[in-house]
Amino acid sequence: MNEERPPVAIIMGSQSDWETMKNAADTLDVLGVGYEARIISAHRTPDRLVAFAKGARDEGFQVVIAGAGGAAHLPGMAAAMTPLPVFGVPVQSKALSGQDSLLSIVQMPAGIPVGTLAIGKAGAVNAALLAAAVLALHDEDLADRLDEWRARQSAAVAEYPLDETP
Ligand code: RP5
Repeated sequence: MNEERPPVAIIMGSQSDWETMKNAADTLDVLGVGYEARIISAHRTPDRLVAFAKGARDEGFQVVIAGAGGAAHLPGMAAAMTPLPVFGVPVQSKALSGQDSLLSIVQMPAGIPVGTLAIGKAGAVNAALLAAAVLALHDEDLADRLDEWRARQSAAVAEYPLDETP
């Protein structure tokens, strides 16, 4: 185990996924959770995927967030080759608005789980929050930061609606 390695790996199938997956990175930044972001395409760079997924635990990663769009096999293939928890983020595709991504990721046959989030930004943010929650099980400071994050979110919700500004 490499103690220097950040706990979270954010992997994505393409540079074009970064716009979505950056929301996971930004959320981890706010929570003070370290991560490494990499482009790993299951079909364009299969060798890179195998090397990453088979070595992820030994490299020191603890959680994997995997985002992909279209025929989104990256999260499932990564999960097949690592015992680490894998959270899948369906990236919104052009052709089918991410429904293809969602169904590709969520319909894992029993035996190899991928924790599947919502399509797009919401899924990326929630994947980061779930990753932080997993890490917080053994990190009281992080658990406190997660509590504070939720408290800030609650405080930001007005109790009464305002009329829309023209
Ligand atoms: C998938 O194909 C990627 O995850 C991406 O969401 C989608 C489109 O990729 P690009 O054609 O933009 O590289 O592999």
